[in-house]
Amino acid sequence: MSDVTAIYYFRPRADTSPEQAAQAICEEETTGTWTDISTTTEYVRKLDGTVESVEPRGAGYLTRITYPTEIFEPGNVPQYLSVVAGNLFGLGRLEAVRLLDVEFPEELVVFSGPKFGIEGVRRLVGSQGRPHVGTIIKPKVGLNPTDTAEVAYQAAIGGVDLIKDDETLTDQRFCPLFERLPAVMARLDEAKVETGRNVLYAVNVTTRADKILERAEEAVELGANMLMVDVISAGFSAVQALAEDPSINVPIHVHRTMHAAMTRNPEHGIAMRTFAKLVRMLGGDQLHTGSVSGKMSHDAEELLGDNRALTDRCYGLKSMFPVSSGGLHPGKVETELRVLGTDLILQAGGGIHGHPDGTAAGARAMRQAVDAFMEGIPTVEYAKDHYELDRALKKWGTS
Ligand code: CAP
Ligand code: MG
Repeated sequence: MSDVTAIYYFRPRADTSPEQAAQAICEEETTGTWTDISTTTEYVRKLDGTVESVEPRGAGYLTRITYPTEIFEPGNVPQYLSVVAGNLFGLGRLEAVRLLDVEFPEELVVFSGPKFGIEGVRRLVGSQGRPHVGTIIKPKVGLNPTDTAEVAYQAAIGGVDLIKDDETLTDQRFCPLFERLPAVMARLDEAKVETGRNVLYAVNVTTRADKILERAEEAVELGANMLMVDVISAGFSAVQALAEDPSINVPIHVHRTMHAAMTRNPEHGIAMRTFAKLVRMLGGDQLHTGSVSGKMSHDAEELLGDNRALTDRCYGLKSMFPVSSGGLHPGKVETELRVLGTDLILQAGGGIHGHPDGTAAGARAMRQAVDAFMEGIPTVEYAKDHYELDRALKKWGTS
């Protein structure tokens, strides 16, 4: 069986050599502890990890460590994480350490992956090769179900392909989930009669582990055509549970709120790459990976690699839709698509609901910016005879 390979960046403490530091990571995550022990066996020796390489990288070092597949429980992602991203972050002999990437052998990719993936979501929306436009209901919280449904309707007739709850909206008293969902779906049916287009609504079913399946199944029974889950706060297993439930036959939109607590520091933590690979294995259909021009901090090179991790060949798993979001507006569409390509969901909350003429106009402006890119026309040119886009550029510019 081939091993699991993990790649770490690290900076050792002054009194520790890079080789000793890498060995400390390797031992901590396999069979070792801080001292030799009398209880080990011949078999345990076989489960030792191996430091394959240590090389300088910037102010620190890069190490490739292989872990025997035998120490992993196939199908148990929380356990996978406890090995490749476990105690090592607290080791005193390291000033800083960051998990950059992990490669799992086929023996451990015992998951069905996305049920829909890019092609399946495109079939539902009826799009061919163009980026999807999504919006987030704004304000994040505080709207009641009727007002939420009105905002959704406006965005749908304006041309979005996807509407989602915000990451903090679940089943609060001011907007009970099981009132909000049918209200939104009824207005989307209305919009479908008018436009002929099928718009997806990602209802946020994030909740406690022992209730999330029940909540998701009830949402599907009530007509949900997409579900959303906050993977970091709810746990990776929540995505697995939703994806593996045969009665949940709708795509899963995965939000990563809280990720930046682990992914943002270039010296310490866990790069998004690992999370992207796990969410794809576990069955998410679309995942926030970041934008190159929005409000959230980002590293374009890392982001491109993360998006490739969602679409590159991987043991027959379907590809996932990367979501570019956070501070986007029509004036940023061209940059996002030029850098990230068109197998992408462009999502805007403020960039649609903040349009001077309202939500429907904001949605139209986003679609016009996408059309401009697909026709190879610079956004500012296209705006000259597209009113909503022109209004958006006048408010927000192109940067
Ligand atoms: C964007 C958003 C998303 C972020 C998440 C927000 O709203 O709804 O949660 O995109 O970040 O609450 O900020 P705006 P990321 O369009 O109004 O900015 O996609 O990086 O995970
Ligand atoms: Mg949000």
